[in-house]
Amino acid sequence: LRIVALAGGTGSAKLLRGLSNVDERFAVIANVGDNYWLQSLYVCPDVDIAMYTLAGVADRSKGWGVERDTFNVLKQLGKMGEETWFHLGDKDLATQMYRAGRLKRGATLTEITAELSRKLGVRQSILPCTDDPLETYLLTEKGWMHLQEFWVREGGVPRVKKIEYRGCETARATKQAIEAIKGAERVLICPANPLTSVMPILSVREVRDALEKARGRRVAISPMTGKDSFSGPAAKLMGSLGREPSSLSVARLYKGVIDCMIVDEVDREQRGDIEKEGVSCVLSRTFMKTKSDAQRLAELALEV
Ligand code: FO1
Repeated sequence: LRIVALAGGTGSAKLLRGLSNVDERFAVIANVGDNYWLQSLYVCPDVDIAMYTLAGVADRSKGWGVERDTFNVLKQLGKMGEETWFHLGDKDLATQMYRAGRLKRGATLTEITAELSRKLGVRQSILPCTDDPLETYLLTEKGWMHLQEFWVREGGVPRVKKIEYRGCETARATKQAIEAIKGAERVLICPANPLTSVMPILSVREVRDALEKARGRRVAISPMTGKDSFSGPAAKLMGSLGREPSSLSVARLYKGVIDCMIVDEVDREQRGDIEKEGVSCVLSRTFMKTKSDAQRLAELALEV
């Protein structure tokens, strides 16, 4: 099967690891809405977690960054009175310095990601959904802030009133992302925060259009179990933005770009309503604790 997987952060990385045990060759279309300028560096968390995961060097306990990293540069910055709420590790910093240098010399994010992936020994293509600026901002009770400021600096605490994918009106999809979708026999939407990981990708008109017309079967894995998500602020954000946090709400958000959704068994009573949305629904255990959980879920996503 030619496979393309739309991916966000931690939950997606678990599925990607499982998928790489089932089939080595696939393309990842990564969210860029989390990308954040910090100390002249352009940190791309969702691109990087896919890359570190597929290179086998991700810090799996944190769900971001490089395993066994140290934080000497960050500590030194702290001594110099700089803000240190965003914990960039020393090894991770090397990635960010490489990326910033190449961006400055005119390379695209797609080119840089391919270079970094090759250097790290990643066999899959990791494709940012766009090379243009696209960042997720939230209007909170404390004003507008970038997603990283909300989630990391503010601990996800402020009440959220609105979400914006800044740049989405003008962002063009990359040729590579569109070709991957067109050529795919199976499109997966990894379990990820629908509002901050998947919708920014779908906010790029050309990506959405390509997914709507895709010939491959399109399967999403719901990140929800009951009224909660298995990682990150998905449930909280959906709730504050007036959507009941549930797999049904996720199906409604993805309607038009998916044929099928894998939903946790605990949500079996939502199956009928999900199918009424025109999305076929398969029940399974979706919690990925072990490597074999992730592999089994990836296999299921390729079969259904
Ligand atoms: N998440 C945190 O909760 N705290 C951090 O200090 C932090 C640092 C960090 C550094 C590099 C990176 O690529 C990701 C990092 N993340 C951190 C994760 C990130 O904020 C989000 O979880 C992802 O953007 C969600 O997809």
